[in-house]
Amino acid sequence: MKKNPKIISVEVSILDLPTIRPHKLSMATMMNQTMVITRITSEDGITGWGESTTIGGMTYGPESPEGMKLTIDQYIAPLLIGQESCNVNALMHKIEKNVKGNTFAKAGIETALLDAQGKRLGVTVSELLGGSINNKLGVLWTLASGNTDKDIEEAKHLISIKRHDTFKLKIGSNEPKKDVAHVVAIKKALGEDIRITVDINQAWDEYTAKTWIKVLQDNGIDLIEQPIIKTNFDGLARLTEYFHVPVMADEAVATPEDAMKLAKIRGGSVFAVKIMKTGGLYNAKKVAAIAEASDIGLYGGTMLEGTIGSVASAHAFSTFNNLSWGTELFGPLLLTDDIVTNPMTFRDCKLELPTKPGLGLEIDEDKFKFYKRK
Ligand code: MUC
Ligand code: MG
Repeated sequence: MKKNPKIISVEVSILDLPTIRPHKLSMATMMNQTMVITRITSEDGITGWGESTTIGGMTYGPESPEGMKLTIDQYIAPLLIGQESCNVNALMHKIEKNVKGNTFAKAGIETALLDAQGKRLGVTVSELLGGSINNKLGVLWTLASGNTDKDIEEAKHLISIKRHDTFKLKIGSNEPKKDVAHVVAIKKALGEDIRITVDINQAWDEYTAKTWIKVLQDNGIDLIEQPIIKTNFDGLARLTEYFHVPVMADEAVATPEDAMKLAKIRGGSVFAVKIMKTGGLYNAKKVAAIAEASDIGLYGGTMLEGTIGSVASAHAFSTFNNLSWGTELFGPLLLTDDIVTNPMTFRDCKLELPTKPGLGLEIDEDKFKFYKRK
């Protein structure tokens, strides 16, 4: 084996896959998911795969799929071609110095570099990150059909086949009164043993949040995710202090720097970590370290990535000491098809970490071509 093989190509493709049903969030209704997939090949013939995925075009995050492809093609790939592929820290440092922001694009690149390096060394990505603490991660499901009865039916089915025992409800697109009645009806129908969380995706102002979180808390809802605008750090701290029900920061806590600022004022009693927000797996571990050092709970979040991004996230989250709120890495289950030949295993309300080198995935080249945007 050549000691330090150089990177010879960085190929970026945009893929569109349909969702199994409309997925209704406060800012968009998804009928399909668009994934930006990067394939990095080195002169030793080893290929690493990475995914950069957002939700709802540009309604959720600041990067669009088309913009991510352009950023990688135009600005990141030239920094990588001809470089020695094994030192992921040095490569990401170089990218960081030359390309500001664009954490989603960077997450896909770091994933591909780690996948390749894991394959090269014959170890999994979680082993590259120091080793997993949990090989099975709790995984919830998001009920977001937009209809209360349909959501209840969907949840009851998933409970009966032991796929999930925790559900997240996406609210914020209707009047709070209507949204909260929807949540309470689902909580009542599913019973006390089923954990229900709500994600408002920043849709309420602080006063509205104070009024309606009280009702959610009184009705036994387990967790309130990002009720107010992400920039209102102090408001998040006030709500965290005021309520007994845990308040989770999602959009507010993107980078390690955000985590540090929020931890100082206790803006959230739980942090949702996502490799897209942090710009990769190593930074996700930094956010987790800040949370752990501050006695803030951890939750493994998703941007509804397909299997590549979800498995990359799972490898990172598996290394956290205390993933007290589990994960929401169900993205691939929301899609009608997959571009890998060995999809993730979901069993007994948990997902199982792949054990093969790198991410542990085999790409189905035919499906890849089929879903690739022409
Ligand atoms: C979000 O804001 O958490 C996660 C699950 C889901 O349904 O949407 C995402 C985004
Ligand atoms: Mg969220």
